[in-house]
Amino acid sequence: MLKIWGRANSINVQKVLWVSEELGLFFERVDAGMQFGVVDTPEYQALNPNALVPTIDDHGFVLWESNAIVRYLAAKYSPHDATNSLWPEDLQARALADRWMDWQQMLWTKGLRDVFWTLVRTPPEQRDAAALEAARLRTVTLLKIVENALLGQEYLCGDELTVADIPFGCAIHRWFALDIERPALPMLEAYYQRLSTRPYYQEIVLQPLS
Ligand SMILES: N[C@@H](CCC(=O)N[C@@H](CS)C(=O)NCC(=O)O)C(=O)O
Repeated sequence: MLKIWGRANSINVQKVLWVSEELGLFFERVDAGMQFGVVDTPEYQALNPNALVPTIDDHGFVLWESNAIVRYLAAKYSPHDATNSLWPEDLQARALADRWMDWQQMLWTKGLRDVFWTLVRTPPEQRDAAALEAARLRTVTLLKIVENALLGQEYLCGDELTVADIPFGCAIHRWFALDIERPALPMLEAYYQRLSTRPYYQEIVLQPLS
């Protein structure tokens, strides 16, 4: 059976849990990271030398890096027929999905992480207001790109959920749940509402921030 290590409030773990549910996989999740420890043990570090979550073991195949895991699971377990939207079979369609996943990891995550850590995990007296505002503005600038991309389509790569939406979908919940000023971005808001109607998104991602 697929085994997934990682605490359920980690955004990177949520990506793996959500895609696994969308793919209909049976899995066992082991709490790890932060208050659960585990990542400090030699046994865990033999699997993931970064001492971070998530890590998976899929019938003996061990993998870390959340976006790589999402790609691997979708490539392996999507039905590869017309019922599959998660893993585009067309090379160019898949490249576009890949692009959004890399964009999420390389560009979008940084600003969001700074805002999240400041407001959720840093005591008020230790917060850097100027850095917080700079990070918030960075998120807004990048989200205007998404707002444009969503014009006339329901998800990042068209009208169906693909792997592109998994990392960004996990992240956008945080942005909407944070106590920050947000400009009107109607396409993005509709996208978030659309994701919020999906049962596995509700179950795994739509959690109070902690
Ligand atoms: N690039 C890695 C980042 C992994 C990462 O930073 N994980 C965080 C949780 S989101 C972590 O393990 N933090 C330490 C901990 O939870 O103990 C990935 O996407 O998997």
